[in-house]
Amino acid sequence: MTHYDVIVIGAGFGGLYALHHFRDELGLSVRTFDGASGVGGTWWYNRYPGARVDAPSSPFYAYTFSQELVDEWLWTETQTSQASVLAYLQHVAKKFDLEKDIQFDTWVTDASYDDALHQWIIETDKGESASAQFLICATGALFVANTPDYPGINEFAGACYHTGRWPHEKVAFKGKRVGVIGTGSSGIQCIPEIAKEADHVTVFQRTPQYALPARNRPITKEEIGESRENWSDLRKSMRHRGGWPFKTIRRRAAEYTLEERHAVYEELWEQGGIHLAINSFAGVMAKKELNDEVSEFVRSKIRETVKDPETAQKLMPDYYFGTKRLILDNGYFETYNRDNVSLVDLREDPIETFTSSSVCTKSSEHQIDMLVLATGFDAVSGSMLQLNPKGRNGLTLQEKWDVHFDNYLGTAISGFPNLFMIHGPGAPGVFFTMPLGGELTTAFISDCIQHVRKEKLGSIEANEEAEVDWRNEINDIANHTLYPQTNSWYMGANIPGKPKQFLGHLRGSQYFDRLEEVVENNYQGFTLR
Ligand code: N01
Repeated sequence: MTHYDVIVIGAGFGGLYALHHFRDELGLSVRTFDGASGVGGTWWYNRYPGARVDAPSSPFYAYTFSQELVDEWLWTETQTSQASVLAYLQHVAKKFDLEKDIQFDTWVTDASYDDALHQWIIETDKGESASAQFLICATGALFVANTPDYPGINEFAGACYHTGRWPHEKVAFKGKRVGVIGTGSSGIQCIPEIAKEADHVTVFQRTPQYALPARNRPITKEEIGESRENWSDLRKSMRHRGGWPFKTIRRRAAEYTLEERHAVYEELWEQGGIHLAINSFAGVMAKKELNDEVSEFVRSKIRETVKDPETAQKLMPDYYFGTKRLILDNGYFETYNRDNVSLVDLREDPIETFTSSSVCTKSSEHQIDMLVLATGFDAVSGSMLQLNPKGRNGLTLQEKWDVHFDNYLGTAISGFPNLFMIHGPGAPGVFFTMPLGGELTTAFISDCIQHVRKEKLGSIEANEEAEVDWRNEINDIANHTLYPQTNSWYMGANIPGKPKQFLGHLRGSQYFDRLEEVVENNYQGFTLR
């Protein structure tokens, strides 16, 4: 059995940086395992038509640590496509010679902690074992596909694809009647693209969504030049402004008349992206009345766009604006003006069963040749529970996380010494720019590892009390907002039976301050052995 200093699971944004940092900057021996056949993680799997970063992206949805990398990579659009992000990650892997230490097409089937040796031992589906003092789980916040278990769904005989497991070959929609279940980011991104080609698209919608215009456009040479020149300052701004370098405008709603507020909404709508959410008025995500006003504004835009009033009515979101992941769309609502697109509201006409060639709802039978499941993921905790590591005394993570996804700082788990998660439950994850979030989390893990090695210790482990305080802290932050009032994947509410718990830290910059404080305070909340 080969022994390494560090084993990393996952070769997406988080795992690739971890490999580079621990190997090239700390000089440790590192082995990375990934079940895919290449680098990319999320961007390897989510290849559905229209897949793009669902946040203001270029050039900031990228690694920040290397000026050289910033200077040599040319982003072409403001909202980066999946193919561009994947090409970028392939470039990074080549530039830093990462692939030689990654074992692809290999699933880690078991990870167990040996308390006496202070080591993790992993086994793979290739029948190999390896050990390491530290185990880094970069297993992906949106990895485990959620597949609905409607009665009879397996009877459907046509092709069926989940957006999060899209095939590498081009899927041809021409001449096909396509059914799409799900209208989250993935559904809203792929529906307009499929509709351009297919004979007919039937969208099966459970919850209507708020989506804001992405206003994707080519990125200019001047914008790229400016960002390269000021990269070091931009990087600092990103760290201190919630992941993005932009200064948010915090207007006070009470100082504006209703008419003036509407003018602000209009202006931000025209700007597109998430401006309406972050730059309108302070408290949009916490004050019901203000949120209602913005919600109604977006509904009015949907009404203006969708010509058929009955379809428009079905598309009206009725939860608090922004409390499910905000979606950036490229012509989603306009798609319903096409003759080849129809919408089924599952709340009034639920799916009852499937036949080999149709979806049967309560009132009708919808003939389809192909089914697209844009039904999301068992988010944040799902990939860790699938790995199900065994900690001290054989405690499994599934046992530990039966009721709460308890951990400390979104990265360490009591009972699981020397194991660290990147983007675990309670970390900022999607509420921060994920590539930078991964870098900053790795910096914290790096401090922990260096401390253990310098002091010739065996292990570092989160304390149970620290975990309980941490859970309360995450909940307190979330409870000051409207997020917990909506059934979303942020709350674990999209997976039947999943414990309800807010899964992210809403104040990313404060979170990373906190990680630094924990190090300064001699690893407060951890036990060192
Ligand atoms: O998944 P989702 P997603 N019957 O969970 C519906 C990120 N992302 O893949 O809302 C019928 O958001 C479900 O309905 P409801 C991004 O963070 C990133 O779209 O639960 N419908 C919903 O409409 C995003 O938030 C990018 O009532 C069912 C949809 O399926 C996250 O990934 C691009 C159902 C699922 O929406 C997940 O997005 C895309 C059922 N049984 C996504 N089960 C990039 O930046 C679920 N639904 C790359």
